[in-house]
Amino acid sequence: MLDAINAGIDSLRAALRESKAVVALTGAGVSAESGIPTFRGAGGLWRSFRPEQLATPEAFARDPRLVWEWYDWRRGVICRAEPNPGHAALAEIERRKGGGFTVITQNVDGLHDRAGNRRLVKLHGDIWRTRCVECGTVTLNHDVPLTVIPPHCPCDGLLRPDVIWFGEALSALEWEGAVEAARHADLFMLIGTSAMVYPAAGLVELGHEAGARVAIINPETTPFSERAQWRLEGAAGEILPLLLESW
Ligand code: BV8
Ligand code: ZN
Repeated sequence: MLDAINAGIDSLRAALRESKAVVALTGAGVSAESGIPTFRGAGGLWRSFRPEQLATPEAFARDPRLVWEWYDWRRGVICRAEPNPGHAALAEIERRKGGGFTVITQNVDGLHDRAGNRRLVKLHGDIWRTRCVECGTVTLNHDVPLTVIPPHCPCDGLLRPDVIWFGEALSALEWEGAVEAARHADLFMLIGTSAMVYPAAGLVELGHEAGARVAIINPETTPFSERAQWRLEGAAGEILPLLLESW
């Protein structure tokens, strides 16, 4: 088994080095080793709520305080977390491949930014930004805990987390950037995501149809595992640094 994983890592390392346009689509699994619960894993619950029950415009309209208490709790967990070796490896791959490497993330925790990735598409927004529901002003806010729940804008409008909730369209700018990167990829890495949330997961199909080879790094299988040339069944924080060795 170990030989098979090592052989996979050696061949993926070679592909990573020679590919001209690499895309890495990341999900909550990349932040798991930083101590941040994934959405669908064991720790994904908060006060017995599922994320899908709280990360919606309807939940926010019904009870903005409850939704903000959930985000305030998550912001507390995230601010005490550090980027893990998986994040660091993705930042080093960008340093080595420059314009030939783009991270598209579903995560809102900001750990790819803190690790140093700059060619970064944040599909689902950023937990450290707020947006006013009245005037639309977007502001960076790193208060942990939040001083007032729910927070308000100087215009007196209610502030919301500047993230994309279920049932909401992705920002056109981010989505177009992601589609462009996926369509031109010759290697598409799917890292730490159950690939169940659309339209993000659809990027894998776009890349594969455009001819990209697919690599999956995940302890579990995903709906795209059959289409992957590499299926490295392990933790991102362990496998990604191995791709950098003897580069
Ligand atoms: C849209 C931001 C249309 C918020 C998130 C019915 C009703 C309504 C909508 C739908 C519906 N059916 C389908 C939909 C569409 C819906 C959707 O896809 N639903 C899913 C549940 C089926 N999508 C949407 O609603 C999207 N919008 O469709 O709009 C539209 C169009 C035009 C006009 C108006 C509307 C918006 C989706 C975005 C939702 N927001 N997050 C926040 O974070 O607070 S999604 C949320 O899920 C997170 O972003 C998360 O990243 C993402 C995906 O989950 P994963 O990252 O994959 O995490 P998960 O826990 O699932 O998996 C972790 C994986 O890691 C596992 O595989 C595990 O094995 C692995 N792992 C664990 N440890 C490790 C590891 N891997 C590596 N190393 C480890 N150590
Ligand atoms: Zn305002």
